[in-house]
Amino acid sequence: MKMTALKMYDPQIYELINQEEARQSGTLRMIPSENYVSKAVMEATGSCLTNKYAEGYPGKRYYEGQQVTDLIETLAIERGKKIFKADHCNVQAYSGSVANLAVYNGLIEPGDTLMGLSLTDGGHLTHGWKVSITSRIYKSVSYKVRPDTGLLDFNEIEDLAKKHKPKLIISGATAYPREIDFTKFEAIAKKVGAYHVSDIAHISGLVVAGIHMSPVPYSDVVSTTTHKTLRGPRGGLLLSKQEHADKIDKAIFPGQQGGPHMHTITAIAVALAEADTPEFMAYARQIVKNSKRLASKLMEVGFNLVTGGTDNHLILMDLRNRNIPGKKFAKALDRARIVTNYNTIPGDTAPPANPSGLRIGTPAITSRGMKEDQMDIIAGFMNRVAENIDNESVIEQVEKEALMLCSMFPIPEHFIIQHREN
Ligand code: DSN
Repeated sequence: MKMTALKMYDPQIYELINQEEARQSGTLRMIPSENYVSKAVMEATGSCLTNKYAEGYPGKRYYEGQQVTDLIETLAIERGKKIFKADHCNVQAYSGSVANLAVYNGLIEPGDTLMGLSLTDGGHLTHGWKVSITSRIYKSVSYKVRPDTGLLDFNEIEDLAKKHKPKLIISGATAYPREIDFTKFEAIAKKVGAYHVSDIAHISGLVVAGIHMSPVPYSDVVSTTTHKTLRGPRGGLLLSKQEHADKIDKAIFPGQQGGPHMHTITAIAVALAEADTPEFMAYARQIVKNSKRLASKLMEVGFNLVTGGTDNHLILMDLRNRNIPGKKFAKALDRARIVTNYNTIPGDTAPPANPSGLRIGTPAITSRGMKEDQMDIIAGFMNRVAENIDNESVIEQVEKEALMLCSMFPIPEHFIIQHREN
């Protein structure tokens, strides 16, 4: 990136940014929640909108000078409503965590019970996990996936819901490699009189592209981050039925936040327009093709995968048959320029700080243009690292080959061929 002022005024930070850019370019980034944004999104993020306070909502602000911010936020809202086919969209949440908390604040009362997927089985901290503030404000009940199949067990979820009578059931995950049937969550929530909230942070890009079932018709509120498969800046988005619009908006502002980050909202608007294109649909389809191909190659070379494969952008590897702790494997892969994260697997007896699994995903490498052939190569890299986990010379050789592969797929600046009206 051209950053002449930064180079002049803070050469140390300038240098560190350049180093990070080189790292992102020279590694196979396979953390499933990461991606590369377009230059257009990056430019909007770094624009003068960072200078503007805009407490309130378009047309109802508490500061003057909103001639432009109102237009931008309205565009972001309309674009969000359009691509997710939602009644209402709020684009102000600073992140997914804040968005989730606002949904709870908007819909239920402190002390009420909420039910979400256990963190160790692929849920998120904010789904009521014990170290999260969400479990201190609300009574939290966690459901799990079946330890034998790794799949959601709707009979168990229904039994738990009937027993604990939660006011809110949250569906969605951060480490679940299969399609989630939101209709089943809706049916259970209806039976016990709970709100159904879906957190689609990981899969929102796939939902927009119609590759994953959309929860929008089956949920009271849908929450997502904007920077994972959706490929926007780091932020949060809330989609809801019209009847909840006012509660959700008030929970975000003034309930939890002050001034919205207008530079982020501007970049979200850009990303949502990018997501409304045939190129984005093709990218989303390729994410899943890549993920499925990578999963099948990994199994072919002897890795066990939780649920035996994937339907989405994510693969959860169970490393117990290879006798390699997750952290050791993640660190060895990092030395080989393959960036992943160690993760618990269902029923894991190892501690979360050194669990038995590894979580990988294909969004970022797909954004670079990699396809099925490259997935075969990457599966081979991962197997060689696993087979030679204590042999640094083999890891160094893989590192060289991974760098070569990266050099053939430079970070793209643009994903969309032409600007479209929307
Ligand atoms: N849980 C993070 C992830 O999936 O990487 C996001 O909060």
